[in-house]
Amino acid sequence: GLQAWLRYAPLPAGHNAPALPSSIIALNSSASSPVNTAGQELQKGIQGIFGKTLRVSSTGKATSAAAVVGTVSQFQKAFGNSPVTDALSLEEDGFWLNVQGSTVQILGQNERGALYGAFEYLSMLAQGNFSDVQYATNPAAPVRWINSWDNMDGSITRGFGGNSIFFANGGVLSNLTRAAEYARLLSSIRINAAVVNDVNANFTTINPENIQGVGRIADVFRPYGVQLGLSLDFASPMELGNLSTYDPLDDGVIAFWDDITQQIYDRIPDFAGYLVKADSEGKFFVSPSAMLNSTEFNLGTPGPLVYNRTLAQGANLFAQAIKPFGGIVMYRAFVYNQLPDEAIWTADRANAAVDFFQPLDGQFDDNVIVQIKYGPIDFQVREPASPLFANLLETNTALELQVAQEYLGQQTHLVYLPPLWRTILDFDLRVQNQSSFVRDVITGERFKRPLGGSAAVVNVGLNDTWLGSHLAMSNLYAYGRLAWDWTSDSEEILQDWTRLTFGLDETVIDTITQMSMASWPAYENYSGNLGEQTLNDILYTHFGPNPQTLDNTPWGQWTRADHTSIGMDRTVSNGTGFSGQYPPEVAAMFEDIETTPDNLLLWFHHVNYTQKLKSGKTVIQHFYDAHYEGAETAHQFVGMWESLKGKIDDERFEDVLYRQVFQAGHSIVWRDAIVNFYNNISGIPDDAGRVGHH
Ligand code: GCW
Repeated sequence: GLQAWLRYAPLPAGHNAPALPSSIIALNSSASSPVNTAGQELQKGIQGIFGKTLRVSSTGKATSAAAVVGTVSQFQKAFGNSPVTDALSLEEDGFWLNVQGSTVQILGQNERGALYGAFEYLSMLAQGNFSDVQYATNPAAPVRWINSWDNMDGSITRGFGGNSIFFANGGVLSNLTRAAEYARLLSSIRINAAVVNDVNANFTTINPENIQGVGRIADVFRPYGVQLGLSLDFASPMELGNLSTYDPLDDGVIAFWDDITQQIYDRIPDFAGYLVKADSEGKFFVSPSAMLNSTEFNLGTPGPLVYNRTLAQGANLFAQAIKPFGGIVMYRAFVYNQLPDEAIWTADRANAAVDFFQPLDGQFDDNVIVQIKYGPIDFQVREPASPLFANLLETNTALELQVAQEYLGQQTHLVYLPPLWRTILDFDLRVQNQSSFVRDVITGERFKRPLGGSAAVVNVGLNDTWLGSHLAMSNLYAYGRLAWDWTSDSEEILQDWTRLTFGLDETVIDTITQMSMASWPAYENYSGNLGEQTLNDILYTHFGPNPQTLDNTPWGQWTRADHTSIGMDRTVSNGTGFSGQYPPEVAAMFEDIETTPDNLLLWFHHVNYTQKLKSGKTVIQHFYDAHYEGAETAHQFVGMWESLKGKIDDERFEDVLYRQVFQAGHSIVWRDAIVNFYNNISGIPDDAGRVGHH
C-alpha cells in the first residue's frame, strides 16, 4: 500500500541481524533539512527491520559503532578531519557510503545526497544484504524530475489511481500528508524535483492564493530534498494579468512574468523551475484571443507562434525571468499541428519536432532544457528514438518518459517499462559518425552541455496503491534508479524492487521477474506490431483496441492501412522524409527496407500484407501469430500469480489477481479486435486457421 517499497518489514527467519550501529548521528542543520529526515529514516528503518531502536542525536563522537550521516562539510566541521578523498570529489546530489560492520558513514555532497545515502543503506538492510561496502556515487544528470498532470479541480489527466494528492476545487488541499509521503518515495529513488500541475496548465495555478498553496506543497517536499516545479499557461498575462497580449517580446508581458517569478521565489526560495507546453496539438495558429475563447474542441495550447515569435523566444522569456533565482525552464518539444489531410502522402506528424526545433539550435538560453518525448509520436508501444536528440547540438535536452501507462493498458495491464525505455536510451544515433547514445545526449555528456536529464509523467493519486496497481509501482521505482544511472540493469532493478515490496521469498522474486520481463513483449504482441503504433482508441480513451480510429483523423497517428498494404512510408526517396532527420548512418539504415529491423518495419515503410519479414513470415501472418502469442502469455500470468498464494499477504494477492484476470480477458478483446480488423480489410486468411474464412 502506501509504504510501497519503503516497508522496512522484519527479515524472515534465517537472516541473522548483522553488526548494527548503536546510535545515529545526523549532522543536521535544521528540523526541515534532509539530513534530519535521514536520521529519522535510519531510526525508523532499523526499528522496522531489526526491532532495534537507536538514539538519534545531532552531535556526538564518531565512535566505532555509530552511523554518521551528513554532508562532507558538516562532517569536517563536526569532527575536524576530512573523510577519504573519494568523498571529497562528489558531484551535486552524490554521496559516499562506507559500511564497515557497525561503523557506518553516509556523506552527501549536499544534504539531499546524504538522505539518498541513508535510503541506500536501508535498502541494503531491507534486502538482507549486510556486506561491507565503500563507494562514492554520482547522478548521471542534474535533472531527475517527475511531471504530474494534476488539474486544479483535483482530476488528473490520464490519471488511473484516484484524484490528486495536491489539488481539489481550484486550490491546494489543506491536508498534504499524502504529498509528503510521496516526496519520501521520490527521494528514496533520488528524484530531485516534481512539477505538480498538468502541462495543459491553468492560469489560476499562479494566482496569489494558489502561490501560497503550492508554497505549502514545497514545504512538505523540502525535508525530502524534492524541489517544486510548476507548469505555466503561456496566455496567463492576458487571462490573469488583464493585459491585451501575451506576446513574449512585449514589455508588459516580460514585466508580468518577472513579477510572477518574484512572487513564487518570495514564497518558495528553492523553487526548481518552470515546465512549458506551448503551441502544441493545435489546429493551426489562430488569433491570440480566439485561442482562448473558442469553444471548439482542442485548439491547442497558446504559445509564441501565435505572435510569429519563435519557440526559442518563448522559452527565453521564462529563462530570463527565472535566471536571477537560479531556476530552469523545461520547454517541451511536443509541438505539432493537427494534420487535416491524410491524402497528402508526405504529411507526417512525426516530422514536427525536428522541423520546429532544429532551426533554433543554439538560440535557447543556457538555463533552458528542451524536453523531448522518447519517440516522435506519443508514448507508443514501439517507436524509434526521437531524431530530435540528434539535431540539438548546442541546446540542453532531457528525455520525457511516461510511467503512466496511457497507451499501455493504463495500469490495468502489467507492463514493465524499462526494457522499452532501454530501446531508446541505448540507441546509437551516430551523430557525426561517432557513438552517440541517447543516454549520453540527455546527460549532456555527448555534446558537452551544462544541463540535462529526464522527466517522467507519473499519475499517482489518492488510491492506497498510488498508481491504482501494486505491480505498476515497479515502473516508478525503476525510473528513479535509471535516471541516476541509465546503464543499470532492468532485471536487477526489478528484483530489488520486488524484495523491498514483497519480501525475500525466492519463488516470489522469480515469478514477478518472469511476469514483468515478459510483459512489454506480450503487450506489443497483442496490441500493434512491427512499429505500427499501439492501435488503441485514438479519439478519446487511448485504452482498448480501436484500429479504425488511427487513419483519417487529424491526430496524424496514421497507419495507412488499405486492402492490400499498410504502413507509413517515411523514406526520403518516396515518403515523408522522416528517415532523413537522422544522421546519415542511421538514416541509411531506416531508408532501406532490408536494413530496417522488423519491429519498426511499418513505422518506416508502406508494404503489402504479403511482404516477407526477416523471420520468413508475411506481415499479416505475423499479426495473427503475435496476437495469439501475446494473449497466451497474458493468460499464463494468471496461473503464475496464483502460484504465489500464501506467499504474499491476501490483500495484495487478491488485488493483483483481479488485475491479472482482467488483463488476460482484455488481451483476448485486443487479439480478436486486431486480427479481425486486418483479416477483414485484407481478406487474407490465417495459415493456422484461427481467423477468417477459408
Ligand atoms: O499523450 C497526450 C495525452 C494528453 C497530453 C499530451 C501531452 C497532457 O493524450 O492528455 O496532455 O499527450 O503530452 O501534452
